[in-house]
Amino acid sequence: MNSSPTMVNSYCSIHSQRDRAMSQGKVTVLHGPNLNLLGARQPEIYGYETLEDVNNTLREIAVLSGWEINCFQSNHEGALIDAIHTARVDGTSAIIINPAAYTHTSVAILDALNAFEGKVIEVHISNVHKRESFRHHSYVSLRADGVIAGLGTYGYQAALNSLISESAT
Ligand code: CA2
Repeated sequence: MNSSPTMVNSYCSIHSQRDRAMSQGKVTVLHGPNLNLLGARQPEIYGYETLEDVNNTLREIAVLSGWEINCFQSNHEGALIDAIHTARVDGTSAIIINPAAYTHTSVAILDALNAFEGKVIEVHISNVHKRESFRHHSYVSLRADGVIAGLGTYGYQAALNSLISESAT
């Protein structure tokens, strides 16, 4: 096959335009500090799945429903805030966020989420309410439209599925 570079480029661009036109929604999934260790430590609390496993499952669900998805993990508060600011202006319709320990400390993440106009679902793998009292308060819950805790990594899927079914009604 002798496709010229021009042909290849225009083929790709037709596809990306079509994909954009078909996109049902766009979700950003944010994982806070230490969640890169998922599957490697404390499986009795956080399970055996790695973060890559979690993200791959979410990508499969999103693709099957025609949703665009971006997954991002950072150990740095400012990087998570920058990702929320990006989501504010790039057509993202919803954020699924597990702020990890920043849940309980970060007014700055709350402020960034307050500037985002789409849906926000807060996810915790463990049931934070069964744990130490400092985990019982969440700044992010003051903004979240939904909060899921204690369902393990399935909580992320539940969050995405709820966004997808809500947008279809
Ligand atoms: O239950 C959750 O998802 C948490 O957001 C997890 C945070 C914790 O500070 C919150 O209170 C509840 C901790 C994330 C640390 O993740 C690790 C995963 C595997 C091994 C070590 C840490």
